[in-house]
Amino acid sequence: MTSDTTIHRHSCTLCEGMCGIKVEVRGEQVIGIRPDADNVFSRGHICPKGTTLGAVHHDPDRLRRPMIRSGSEWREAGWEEAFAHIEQLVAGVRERHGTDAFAFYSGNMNKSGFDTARYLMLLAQQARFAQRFSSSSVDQLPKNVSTFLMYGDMWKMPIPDVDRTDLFVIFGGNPSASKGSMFSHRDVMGAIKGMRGRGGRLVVVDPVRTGTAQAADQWIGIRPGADAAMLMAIVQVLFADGLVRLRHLDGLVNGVDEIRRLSAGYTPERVSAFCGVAPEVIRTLARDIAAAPRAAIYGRIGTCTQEFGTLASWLVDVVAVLTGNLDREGGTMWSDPVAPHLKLTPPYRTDAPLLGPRNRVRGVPGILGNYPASCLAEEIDTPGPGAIRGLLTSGCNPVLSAPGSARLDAALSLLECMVSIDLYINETTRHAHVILPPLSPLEQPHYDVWSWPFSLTVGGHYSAAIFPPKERPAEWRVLARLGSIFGGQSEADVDALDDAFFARMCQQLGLDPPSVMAQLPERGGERILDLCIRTGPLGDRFGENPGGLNLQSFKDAPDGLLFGHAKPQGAAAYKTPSKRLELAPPYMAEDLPRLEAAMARERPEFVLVSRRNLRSLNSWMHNMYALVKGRDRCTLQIHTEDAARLGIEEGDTVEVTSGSGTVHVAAEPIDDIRRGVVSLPHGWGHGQSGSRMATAAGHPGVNYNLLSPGPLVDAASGNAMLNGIPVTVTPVTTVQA
Ligand SMILES: Nc1nc2c(c(=O)[nH]1)N[C@H]1C(S)=C(S)[C@@H](COP(=O)(O)OP(=O)(O)OC[C@H]3O[C@@H](n4cnc5c(=O)[nH]c(N)nc54)[C@H](O)[C@@H]3O)O[C@H]1N2
Ligand SMILES: Nc1nc2c(c(=O)[nH]1)N[C@H]1C(S)=C(S)[C@@H](COP(=O)(O)OP(=O)(O)OC[C@H]3O[C@@H](n4cnc5c(=O)[nH]c(N)nc54)[C@H](O)[C@@H]3O)O[C@H]1N2
Ligand code: SF4
Ligand SMILES: [Mo]
Repeated sequence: MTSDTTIHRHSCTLCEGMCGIKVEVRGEQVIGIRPDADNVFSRGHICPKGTTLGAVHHDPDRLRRPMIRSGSEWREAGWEEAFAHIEQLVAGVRERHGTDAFAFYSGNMNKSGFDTARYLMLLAQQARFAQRFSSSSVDQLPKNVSTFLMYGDMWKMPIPDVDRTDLFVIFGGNPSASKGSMFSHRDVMGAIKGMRGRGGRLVVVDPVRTGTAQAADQWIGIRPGADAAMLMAIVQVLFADGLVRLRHLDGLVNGVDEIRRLSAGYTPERVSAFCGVAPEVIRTLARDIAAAPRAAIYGRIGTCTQEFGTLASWLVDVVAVLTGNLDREGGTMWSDPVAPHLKLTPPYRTDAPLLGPRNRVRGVPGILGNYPASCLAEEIDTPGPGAIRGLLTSGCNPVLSAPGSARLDAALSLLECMVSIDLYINETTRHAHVILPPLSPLEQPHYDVWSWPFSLTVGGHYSAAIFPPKERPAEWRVLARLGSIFGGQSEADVDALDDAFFARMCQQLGLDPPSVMAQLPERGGERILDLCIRTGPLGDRFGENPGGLNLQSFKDAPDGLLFGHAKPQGAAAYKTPSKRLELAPPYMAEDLPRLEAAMARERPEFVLVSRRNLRSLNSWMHNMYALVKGRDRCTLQIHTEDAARLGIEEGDTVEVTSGSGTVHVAAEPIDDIRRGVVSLPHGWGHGQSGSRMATAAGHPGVNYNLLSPGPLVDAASGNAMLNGIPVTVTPVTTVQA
């Protein structure tokens, strides 16, 4: 290392792994990124994506200045010019169509921006969008609904205590690729190995024998969409065999008898054909869970983005409760984060309606504040009062990530005002009139307010920006100003807005705003983070708790700080109106007839499921050559016997057709998949005209969500059904010349 090289400790912003990294910088150039063995949380763990943050920062395609489009031409603009242009576009839409014509779509990558994670709420409050969409409805919304109904808090998702469990049961999650989700752990696969080394067992329920299933003691190759039925049968066995043990939850739970009644008809024999799982396998799993000293039952994306996402998400927790494994060490439990950011959402109302007003075209209710992503296209392309004419997107690429994407792609081109906050001109943002670039991950500080609350290791890690942002307003100022413009107040004083926003947070926390602001005069995201830490469970409470934590504590500890393991929460956990755990919410029982109808339905020859790969992150990292080089990863996995029957060989092009579209893709016959199921990764389909991601265009793949029909949703949450889509698969015969 030469003397002009500096090493900066940072943390990877990409997934919930929260890996500490050491970034080597010479001048303005990142010359290397290595795992940080000193980081107290990750202790040297890393994956291939984390080493590419320098490539993201230096990517010539990454936007550094605002972009304005006229026709198919883009030009760089100054920030003031860009804001003025947005104001003009927004005013035009308001004049022609009124305030109901505006919508917002917020995506997965908002969580990684330091200010973005904190200020999108201010933006939304200012803008008062008539319709809000987010990637929640292609992800965890079913779990939000079930946790809201059971515990009275939509973010109170139980986290598996993999480090102390004896039996880990995963439904529809593949941490070997994803690194864990709603479950932040330094190294899930390492922890699984450790658990098995202690004599513990892993069971994976997944139509695909994934990397995680290959590391398991048992793989149960369920039919997609059948988890709710299988879980109901597990519940039935627990009651029938007298295995229900609430343990410490006794006296805290409502609805046990109701669950007994609801589950009575779901014997393993009755659900077996629908689930594609033998009755003995279901019965044994139920008995194993009941017999394990400690069992952690966890369901993730495969149980959410499917036809019965909310039922399955609910029943995963029902099984944990009935076996006394919720809120228990070694079971599933909750974290008690150092900086509880969610306190800063509007005060949680247990009487808040689950269902909001119905939307215009399909008449579906907004659920927990979100309209289904699959409704966006029709809300734009169906004319009439209330049609969306102005859209703000941030941190999302729904043309690749949301269902019915052909229609959405076409609909976006009808907008009169589309503004995107994004690093790239991609499949979605190519339709924008103005793109405002966020900072690169290395140009901003980082403290992961989203992931720490899903970690049972209580701690925190702050890292400073490595490169100063050049010639640009602070990120929070950009967001506050944008919110004001969409809200129709062009001359907003953003300092005053920030102070008012911050004062509201102080009031929610029972603090006197002027005295807090006298101690924390500096505006912006760090002030909010400091407030969260100081008022959190270990905070200094502005001097009331001497020796307690504040932001400076983390600035003084660049390797991060850990405070042990989360503790059970007892009766205080439940924020429902009854102050008890609601095991059988009527809303869930009312959804069971839909499951019954599906059980009686004829089954298609093939259904399609999604998969993730370690070297990819949803739709946007395919511009990093280091991640896309080598073999094509966007292939259709199909069982070898199904492939042989259809005359399909490795690498052959096959045509996959669903109710909403067709793609041509290379086949990859494998043994590790259930017959009748085919698997394709999502987030591909690059190289469309007008996007500007050169490396991704050279490795385009196909867009999975051309095949996801917009109307297919889990009705209880409005979440997209991205898995279990009926498809046909046929070889494409090439005509010999
Ligand atoms: N490398 C990488 N990491 C990521 C991401 C990424 O794109 N790449 N994305 C991040 C995001 S946004 C999220 S939400 C998380 C998701 O994290 P995970 O939930 O772990 O996601 P997947 O790896 O897609 O695993 C989902 C599994 O569900 C299975 N499945 C499909 N349908 C069904 C079904 O009906 N029942 C059951 N039981 N299983 C089913 C699939 O075969 C697949 O193996 O990953 C995060 N981490
Ligand atoms: N078929 C199928 N579809 C799926 C899934 C699936 O399993 N199968 N998974 C679903 C899930 S779980 C999710 S979360 C969604 C994800 O889908 P989206 O929420 O649409 O997220 P990404 O595809 O990751 O796109 C992120 C966008 O943010 C931009 N970006 C990157 N960093 C930043 C930043 O710091 N700030 C801002 N403003 N922008 C940034 C990127 O350039 C990119 O345009 O996809 C969903 N779609
Ligand atoms: S993307 Fe990889 S390096 Fe980054 S936090 Fe996740 S696991 Fe760690
Ligand atoms: Mo996600």
